[in-house]
Amino acid sequence: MSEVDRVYSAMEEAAGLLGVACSPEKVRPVLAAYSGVLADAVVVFSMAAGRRAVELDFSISVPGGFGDPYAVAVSAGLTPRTDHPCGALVSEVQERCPVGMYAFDGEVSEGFKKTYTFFPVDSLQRVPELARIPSMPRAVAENAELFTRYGLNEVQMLSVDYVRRTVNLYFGNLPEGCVEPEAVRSMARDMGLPVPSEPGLEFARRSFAVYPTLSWDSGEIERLCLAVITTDPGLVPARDEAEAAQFARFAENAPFAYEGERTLVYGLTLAPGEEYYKLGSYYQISDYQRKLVKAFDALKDRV
Ligand code: GPP
Ligand code: MG
Repeated sequence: MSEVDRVYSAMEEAAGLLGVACSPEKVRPVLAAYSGVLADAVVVFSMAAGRRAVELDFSISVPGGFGDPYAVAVSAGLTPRTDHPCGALVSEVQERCPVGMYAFDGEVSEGFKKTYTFFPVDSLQRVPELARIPSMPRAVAENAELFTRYGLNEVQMLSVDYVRRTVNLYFGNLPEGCVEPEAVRSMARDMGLPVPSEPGLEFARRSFAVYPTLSWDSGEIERLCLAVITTDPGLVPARDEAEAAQFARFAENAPFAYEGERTLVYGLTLAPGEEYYKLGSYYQISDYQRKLVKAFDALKDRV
């Protein structure tokens, strides 16, 4: 079986858990364009709860030496070339900052949609430097002071969504107290987003990463996600039976190709007028995720 076939069939299996169909015409060309990296990649299948459980995303890492995955996507015809600044951003970032690895992302029914640019663990980037990159949304500079106020200082990676035209800044190495309920309440208020419910605040205390979504259209923060890494398939505070069942089915059955327990990342998302959860299940992992899970699952006993 080819690597493309292997990953595609795992994706079909994961999508089947949600009753979602994969489009081979949209997805296979994406996998084929990056086929050389699939064997050793980190691969994540992600869903969102409730009415959003009609789509499955796949995220696949690409070594830094492979180069800008957006350029690959454009030359393979996976996404149209564009004059919008979203099309120039990754190339400008990699001219100015060291890059550890990249990743690309797609939807099983629609194909390619996003790239991720990861900074090396010893060269995480800070907001003021990123804000100076010409094609970066101005919203990054406009919110720089707000991010600093809440301890969101070190950017581990940045994603560009070419369909929605948005950028996520993934903040890690969160300082002590940064995701405690009082801080999260105040952060959400200052960002103009809904304050999470009590179960949401309790969930957020175990976050290892916090990531806002910004666009080129306004200075507003579109949404904020707080992410928790774990091997515990029952961790999410689902809001009703149906949602709990949806998460459990995915968390307990998503395919994974490594020893030990399945690695999961849950996310609490705050968006105008709503709070919802999403879940990514790692199909392939690296030592980096193994270490993170070990460190953050240990927190269970403290918080
Ligand atoms: C989650 O972003 C991030 C990932 C799944 C990246 C991990 C990828 C690797 C290859 C390690 P998201 O999907 O929650 O963001 P959004 O919904 O804003 O696009
Ligand atoms: Mg996603």
